[in-house]
Amino acid sequence: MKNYRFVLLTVLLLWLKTYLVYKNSFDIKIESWKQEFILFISPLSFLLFIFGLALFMSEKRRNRYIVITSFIVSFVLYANVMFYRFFSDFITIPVLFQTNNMGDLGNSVFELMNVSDIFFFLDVALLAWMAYKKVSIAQYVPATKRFRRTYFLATVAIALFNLGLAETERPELLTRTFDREMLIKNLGIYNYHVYDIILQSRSKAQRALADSSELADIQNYVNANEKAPNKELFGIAKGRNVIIVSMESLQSFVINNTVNGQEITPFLNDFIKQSYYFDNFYHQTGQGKTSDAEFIIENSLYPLGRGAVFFTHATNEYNATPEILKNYGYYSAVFHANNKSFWNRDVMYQSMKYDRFFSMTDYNITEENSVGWGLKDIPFFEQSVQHLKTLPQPFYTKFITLTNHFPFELGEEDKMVPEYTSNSRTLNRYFPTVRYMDEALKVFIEQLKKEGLYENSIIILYGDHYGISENHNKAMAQYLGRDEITPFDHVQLQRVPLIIHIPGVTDKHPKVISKVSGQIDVKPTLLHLLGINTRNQIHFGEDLFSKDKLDFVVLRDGSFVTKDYVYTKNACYDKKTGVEVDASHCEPYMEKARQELDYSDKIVYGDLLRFYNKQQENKR
Ligand code: GP9
Ligand code: MN
Repeated sequence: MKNYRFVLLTVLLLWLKTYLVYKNSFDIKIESWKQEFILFISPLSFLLFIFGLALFMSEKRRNRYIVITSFIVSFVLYANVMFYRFFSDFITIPVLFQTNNMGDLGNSVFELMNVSDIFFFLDVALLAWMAYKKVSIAQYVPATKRFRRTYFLATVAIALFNLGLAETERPELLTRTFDREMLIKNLGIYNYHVYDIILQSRSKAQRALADSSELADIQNYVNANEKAPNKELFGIAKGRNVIIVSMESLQSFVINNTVNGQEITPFLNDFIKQSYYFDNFYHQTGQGKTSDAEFIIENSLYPLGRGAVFFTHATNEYNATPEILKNYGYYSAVFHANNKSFWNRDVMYQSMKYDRFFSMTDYNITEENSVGWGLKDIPFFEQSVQHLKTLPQPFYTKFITLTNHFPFELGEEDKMVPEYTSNSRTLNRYFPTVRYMDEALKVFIEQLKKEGLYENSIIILYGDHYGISENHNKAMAQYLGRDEITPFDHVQLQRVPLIIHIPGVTDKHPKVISKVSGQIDVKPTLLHLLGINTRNQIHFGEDLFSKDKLDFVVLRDGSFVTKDYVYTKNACYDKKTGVEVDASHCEPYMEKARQELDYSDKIVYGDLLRFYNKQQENKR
């Protein structure tokens, strides 16, 4: 045994390190000793396997292989830690290949690093030093056949034992994959990545195998759920210009709220009083963040459980709002002062049939008018309106703001409210950047009025996704005056503002609407307001104004919200009290939630809309 000590030492070091990282860098919920035990052994089978390969190597290559591989494995672990600090989530292969994004992350990455991160590579350094100095433990002894056999038998046994335990803990773990934490908790982070690679190749095969009969099933489901439009509002904005604004990282909890006694969103609070405001509206984004929100809003499909659909399925056939409106004489454009390839937008916007994408190169961006991720929102809107003026009308347009983005940087001169005081720098800095974006929206509306583009428009503002992740729960609880943020509270914090403003209509009869709803509902709602029937279209949302609109929303992680209950992390909560209740209360909706995500995924993975007959729809 002692002859193979270097391999075993490597496995031991990486194993213990991985477990320490699990406990310190990720927030993995453990409910029993058994779960803790599974978590503990989970990295082992992969590490034994990957370093076991060294036993087949010659003297020259073995130690080099061990050092390099341990570096790669450590790097994968560290990359996950960095990713987790920002997204509270683990990396998936599609996200990893978004090199454009990773490059642009620049600032944020530094913000996420700590000096103590050196710890992640200490063992690699130690192994490299041992190999270099040829200390006795690192000296080469060829492995016997017998040892190799025993070694790999043990590896397989451990892997099966792990899988078996995981199966008792979580049946169907491998087939229901939208919860990454569960996978990592049970299989270990490395096996998870292997599994993710398999999934990726499978989804490639899925398109090849899909056929049109799958779409027929989905069409039946969608037709059965179609709700009649609200008669009074159908067509109320017919022929108007459409102006949509994606409000970066804006959550509902800041609306009508204060920080140190000062209003955080004075403009929006006022604007809401002249609009339809939805205060139970949820974002449904996954790893694709802003781009997922865009995808949902304009396709009324769900984004994917892993990766950003803007990346993974950008060349699919879609039937997005810009394409539909083209048949009604609309010109479409999108405005975003970032690199055009970020989130693969340049490719995806073509599939969504946008006529024009005003990106970074269309703006005058200088040191002075930038902060954080780029052009500040006020100059962004000012310059955008100059472009907007030149478009043919009616137009359908979308504006994507940027200043209120993690890490929420802002110059002193732009801070209109003070930072908050808590242990979270992120939450503290969130308020001034939200306030800044609010000011930018005010400027935007003023400019629209000045240019005569306001009266004949319908304006829709939505929050794209959360800005404050679970990592800041403690500070968040402090801000909200609670003892803690429970899983129930966490779901409720996924509410983002939705404001529909129709000059001449909503200013006369503003309304706060508390129906449970989500981003998926925006497309059919807008089309109905424009007087376009959505019957026979494939969409999972419902018209927010329809009398029969269900109080129901499914989040991308499988959580869902109904009129009276919230279902998340396998538990059902009473909305009034926030207290966990018997699962039977949530039961009636479980199937629907699962079904919708499943159907939507089928459409995206199988590229099923290529079988959809648009001709028939457009003739109506
Ligand atoms: C990038 C911007 C922000 O162009 O939309 O993206 P996010 O990180 O929020 O998805
Ligand atoms: Mn965003």
